[in-house]
Amino acid sequence: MGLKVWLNGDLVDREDAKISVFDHGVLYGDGVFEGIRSYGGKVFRLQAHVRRLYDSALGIRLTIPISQEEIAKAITDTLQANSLRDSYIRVVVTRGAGTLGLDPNRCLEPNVFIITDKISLYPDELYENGLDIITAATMRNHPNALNPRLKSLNYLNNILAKIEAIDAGTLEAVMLNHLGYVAECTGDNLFIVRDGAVFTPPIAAGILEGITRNEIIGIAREQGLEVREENITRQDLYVADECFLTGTAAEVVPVVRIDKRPIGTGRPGPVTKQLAEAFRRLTRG
Ligand code: PXG
Repeated sequence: MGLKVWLNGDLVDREDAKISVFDHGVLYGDGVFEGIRSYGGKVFRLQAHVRRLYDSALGIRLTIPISQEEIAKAITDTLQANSLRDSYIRVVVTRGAGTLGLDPNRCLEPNVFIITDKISLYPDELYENGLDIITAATMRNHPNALNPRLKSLNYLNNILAKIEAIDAGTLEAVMLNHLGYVAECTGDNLFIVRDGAVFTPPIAAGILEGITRNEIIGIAREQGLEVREENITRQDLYVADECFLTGTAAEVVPVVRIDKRPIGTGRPGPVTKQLAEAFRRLTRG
């Protein structure tokens, strides 16, 4: 049996999961999405992801045609229909099919779809040895433009930084904000550790309020670590003892080099390992 995709209320075969080329999601990136994981058949922080999806929609003045409860049920139904236990879930809401031209009022009905798939994990080697990253020249969107808190279908800002990372022979790039402070990576939030305390940029730095980020802040505080949401400069990165990234896909991944400079000892640090281990226990039970 092939993969089933949830599309506007129906579970359809992947070949039949189609939307119009006139959809403003395609024409303008006009829409919002979520990337979610399930562990052992249970969706991780489903409510938080659904809430963020609705907040993103509110931010672009898009009314999702079904309730938060209905979409949460649709997500679990789709997982069950595909007998997936450890999976990656993509929920997308587009403005819908309209006319050529920006006016979203000319779109009749949003398209809502849910894709569930096997999760393709990063190689174990990355978690053991850590990641090399760069700082990108492309800066993060200004919060008064398309606010990075909004998980919109327009990811070009991040894609441009991702291309810089790939060109530099690395997998990720840190993006700075309009003030020159560290914002986040292209699909992950960033943390540093210095003298045992944990630092991460505040939401006001122009970042996505990552669900993994919030989990890690909570875990670190439970473990008695000091956590500060403060502006971080590039210099702060270079003199950090440890650095790591958090995200639904990456979970907690150590960073050992930034702009070719070794961070701390150049090996994943003890606080990073401790937090990654705690996150693993939380998700794997
Ligand atoms: N910043 C950005 C810009 C993101 O896109 C995060 C931080 C981490 O947030 P969470 O809530 O996941 O801890 C993200 C998340 C994908 C994919 O398919 C992208 C994300 C999550 C899952 C899948 O590229 N981005």
